[in-house]
Amino acid sequence: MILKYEFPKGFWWGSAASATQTEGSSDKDGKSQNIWDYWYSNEPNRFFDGVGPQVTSDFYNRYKEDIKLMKDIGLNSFRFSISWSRLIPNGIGEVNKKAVEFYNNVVNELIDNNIEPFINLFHFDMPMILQNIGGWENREVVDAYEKYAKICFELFGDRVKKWFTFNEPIVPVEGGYLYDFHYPNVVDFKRAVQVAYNTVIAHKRAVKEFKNLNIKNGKIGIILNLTPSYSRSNNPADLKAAYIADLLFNRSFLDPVVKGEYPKDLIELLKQNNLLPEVQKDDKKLIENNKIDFIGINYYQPRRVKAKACMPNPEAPILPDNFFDNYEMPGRKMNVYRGWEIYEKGIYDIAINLKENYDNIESYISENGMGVQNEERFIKDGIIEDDYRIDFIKEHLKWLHKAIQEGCNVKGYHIWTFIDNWSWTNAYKNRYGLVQLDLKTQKRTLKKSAYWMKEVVKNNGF
Ligand code: BGP
Repeated sequence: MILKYEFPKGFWWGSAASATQTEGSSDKDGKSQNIWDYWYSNEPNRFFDGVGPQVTSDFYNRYKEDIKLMKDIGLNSFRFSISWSRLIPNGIGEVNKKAVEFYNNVVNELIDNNIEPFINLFHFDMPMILQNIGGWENREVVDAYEKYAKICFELFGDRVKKWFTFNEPIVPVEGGYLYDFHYPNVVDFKRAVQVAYNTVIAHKRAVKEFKNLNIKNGKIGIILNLTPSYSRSNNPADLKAAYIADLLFNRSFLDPVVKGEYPKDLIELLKQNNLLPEVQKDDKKLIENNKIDFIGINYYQPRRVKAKACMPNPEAPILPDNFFDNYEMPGRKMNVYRGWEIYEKGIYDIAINLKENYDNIESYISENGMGVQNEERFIKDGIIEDDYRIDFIKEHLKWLHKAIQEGCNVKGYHIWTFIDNWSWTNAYKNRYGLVQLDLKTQKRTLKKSAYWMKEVVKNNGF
């Protein structure tokens, strides 16, 4: 078979998932509440169709079945997250034996099936007990996270070699402290900056612990949603707007984790607007050192930006949007279910940026995928014919292939996601899986995209 797009040998083909979105058993076997369990119990009406995180796709009980399906498809790697509130129900202190047993079982089952486990430590799921003392705004929580991270490395580092401190750390900042789509639903730019900054400190402390442990062949990184900021035009005002959006949403994490320093212009912007966070005296050194070994890139959609059309409302609280307007490009291609633009070349632009400006750090696509509503209407002969998803993946892979041809250090591609999962406040509105989940019966059925993916993995290309 002649392949038009062949990927490098040993390419990581896999999928990604997170604890809250797949495990279920959210109040079983000693797990305490995290912010999602709490928020749902308090305000179920904020969740699509009122569906919460109690059951989801029941990975806690069905991990063997799911791992077997992964193997059938031929996937060679899987990224999942550990639930902090399951492993250490008080946030700090005693480790829950049942949780250790569960995660050991998952790790071992993956390895027995020749699927490499990648572990992520934090995927939007702050234990409620720690949120009650201020979450990431409180340095005690940073201390607790460092201990939690160390415990995870010690428990599983003998078998797990690829580690991530956070998934998309900017999202809890945006959702929880700017735009009201995560608990604690605060709208306060200054507090948001503090949360972002303390998350970077937590990340750095975990990296430091990891390096101290000298785990054989171990690598540590972070997963960032590096949404490229495209300017409407080359007009200097538009360019400046896009530059600021990039500073706030991408470089606020990318620069400190890869380069060990914050962009000077970001510090200046925050200073001018009285938004600088509180820092401690050893932070600078901590940030300078403890750089990551590799990075995961989540990519779904671009950000398009233009200069502000009118002055911000002086009565309203200051927000990042005081510095730019979002731009809806006419004729853009859309995923109308999620309301996200589809722009495949973005994946290439991110890889080139890492190559040119970030020392070509080792990377992989840690999430990319398409959520679609009411997929049952595409069922033919018992399976969902999700050709739109196949096209989505294919077009992104073509651009990724081009980036690799041009020397970008990209090692793999993980689809979001393996099986339809619980999408935060969208619950089960949009389905992302290669595998269809019947929520009522928990029955799993491969979609057409899973069969397509199987061929791609088998041939290492298409
Ligand atoms: C990313 C998250 C995932 C996942 C995905 C799809 O931001 O890391 O957890 O949910 O986006 O987004 P959504 O579920 O909101 O449609």
